[in-house]
Amino acid sequence: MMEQFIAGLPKCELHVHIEGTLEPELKLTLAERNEVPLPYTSIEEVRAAYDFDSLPSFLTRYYEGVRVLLKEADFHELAMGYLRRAAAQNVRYAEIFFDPQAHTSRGVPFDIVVRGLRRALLDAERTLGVRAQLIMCFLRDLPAEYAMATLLESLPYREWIIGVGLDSDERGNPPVKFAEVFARARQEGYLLTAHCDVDQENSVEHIRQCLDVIGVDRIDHGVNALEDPGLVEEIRRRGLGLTVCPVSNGFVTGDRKTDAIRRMLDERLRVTVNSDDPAYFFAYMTENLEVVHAALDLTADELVRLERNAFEVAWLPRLLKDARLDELD
Ligand code: ES4
Ligand code: ZN
Repeated sequence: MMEQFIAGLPKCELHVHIEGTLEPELKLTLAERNEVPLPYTSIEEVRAAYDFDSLPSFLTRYYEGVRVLLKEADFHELAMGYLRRAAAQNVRYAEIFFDPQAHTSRGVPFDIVVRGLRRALLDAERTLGVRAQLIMCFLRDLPAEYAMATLLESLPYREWIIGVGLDSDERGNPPVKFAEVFARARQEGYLLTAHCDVDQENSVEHIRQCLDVIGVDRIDHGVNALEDPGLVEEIRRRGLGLTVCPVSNGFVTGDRKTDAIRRMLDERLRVTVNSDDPAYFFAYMTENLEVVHAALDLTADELVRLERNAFEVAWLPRLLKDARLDELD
């Protein structure tokens, strides 16, 4: 009954890494096509290696996987695969992260990455009726200078990228490390977000930096904000969205943090539910919503609230948001 309701709900995904949508099958196909050696020969072997118990153990597999992506067609195929699965779950709109440095650091040109992804977005809008936009993430465990160079390299593609984010290993890499990069990104008209991963050391301090130094327009994860009433109040006052990813949280911390979603709903924060790296965590939007529903016994109104929150904080013009919010009435 509620399963049907969740499946049919019009959805908005705001936290998905396109490289994290690389399904084992496509990983093997591209490895063969591009002659990239992988330590696996079967889908079962690929899957068996997805036994993460921390963010670093996940990131090792994630960066191993991206090595099969070399050509524009590979990035197109990757994004089309995600958008097909998203559309099948009634995702009506998605904001998709990509990690250009995971590719330029291997000698794959920025232009190849962004053109392949862009073409998939245009094709998906036409053939699947799902709209999507791109958010470029900087890898926070690499130097700020490399992030700045990436930002400058993106400027010819400014109209194809809605905003910038910050991901990869947060440990020892606080938001302030990228203060200049984000300031320049804002000047160039990009919207700003940053990962504030669950249960990172100094998480409250990092979220505070995002608000006071970076001036983010959204917070990715941000679950630990609940530890500080001042942060909760400021996030509510600014109307900032929080993109929480319960199944991902379960893999990297051992706790899906669904109680935090309950508290955020009760606190009237704009909490949203998202998939993060669905091919690695075996859960797209519907499965993430089912996990939250199973833990919290959400009402239909609360499920709708989660999707309304997502469309409200989406980086879309008002008219396009309203068109999608209408579907939830
Ligand atoms: C990520 Cl789960 C997670 N955390 C940080 N950075 C990431 N990039 C892709 N998935
Ligand atoms: Zn993420």
